[in-house]
Amino acid sequence: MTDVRRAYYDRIAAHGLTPLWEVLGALVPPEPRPPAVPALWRYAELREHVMEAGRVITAEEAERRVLILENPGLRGQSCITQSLYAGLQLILPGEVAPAHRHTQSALRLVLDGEGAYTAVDGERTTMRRGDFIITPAWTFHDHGNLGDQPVVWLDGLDIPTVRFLDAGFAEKAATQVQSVARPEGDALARYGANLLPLDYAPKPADPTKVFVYPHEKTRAAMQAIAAASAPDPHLAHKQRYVNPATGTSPMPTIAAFTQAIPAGFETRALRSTDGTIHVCLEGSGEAEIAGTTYRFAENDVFVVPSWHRLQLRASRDAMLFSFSDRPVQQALGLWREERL
Ligand code: GTQ
Repeated sequence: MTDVRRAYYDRIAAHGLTPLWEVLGALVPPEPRPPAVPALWRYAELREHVMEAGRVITAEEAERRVLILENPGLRGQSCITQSLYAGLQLILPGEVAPAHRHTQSALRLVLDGEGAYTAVDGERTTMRRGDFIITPAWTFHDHGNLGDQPVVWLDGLDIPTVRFLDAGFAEKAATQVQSVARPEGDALARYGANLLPLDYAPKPADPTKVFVYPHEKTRAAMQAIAAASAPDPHLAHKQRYVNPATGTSPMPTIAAFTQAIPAGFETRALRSTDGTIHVCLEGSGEAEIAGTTYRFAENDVFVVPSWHRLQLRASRDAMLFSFSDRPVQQALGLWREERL
């Protein structure tokens, strides 16, 4: 840079100005260049560290006893992609994670142990492995463990998105444990059985009233689909979770998917602008992300950043759960996908 320019930049800096031409290429890139990098977390390696958190702090003191899965390209920012947060939450027998609510939306994917519940606005749901559970924005929620095993689940939240928009609010409930207002299964019966109350008219940004998608049901559907059809070359068998009342994503900021890949099958390369977090629920295989191969097994988590090519191979029949910010990008007309 010439001395003349440097001196000029210094002078205008004092007036809160900076030249666009020095940063234009980075501000308006020809294609996405996410700071997030591909990464995989092996549950078998993490488990002991998650359990150790149970000896370091109580769930009550921590409020949420979670180890954040921090993207190596975004250290210190508590996120797995620029828009999404993921963490592993542990709750020990007899513990309670006290009731609170916030404008961030959350999903849980149950990974390890049984006997825990999550309560959303007065209704509990028992957490079973593979269950996809949501806590919509501004709903009171607490977690408890009535069983005799430690329970671990993956949390996925839109924390970075809400932080970006500076729209975060949170408050604690008056009591640590919400009183039970409705029996377990009530929301599924009212909103998740191909039936709706007559006066129910959800607005576009309303989250689903169905807050648990039991793994058993998802698994049976995916097995029926896999038995009835050849896998798609790019997706194998992939379905999206929906709000059954609207057909839109369960929460306005987060899309979630289930994917079955038959043993021996390899998907063709695909890339999309929604950086996606994957969890292996069953089986094993490999994810080739922008040329690097990551081997995954049950409960492993891997992240595919925006516009990175992904190919999946299953060595044993695999079932993957995944989530991304796709609904946000689609609402803004930004989402792109390329099937190679
Ligand atoms: O369970 O409410 O991983 O508020 C991060 C923030 C979980 C929760 C997290 C939260 C929660």
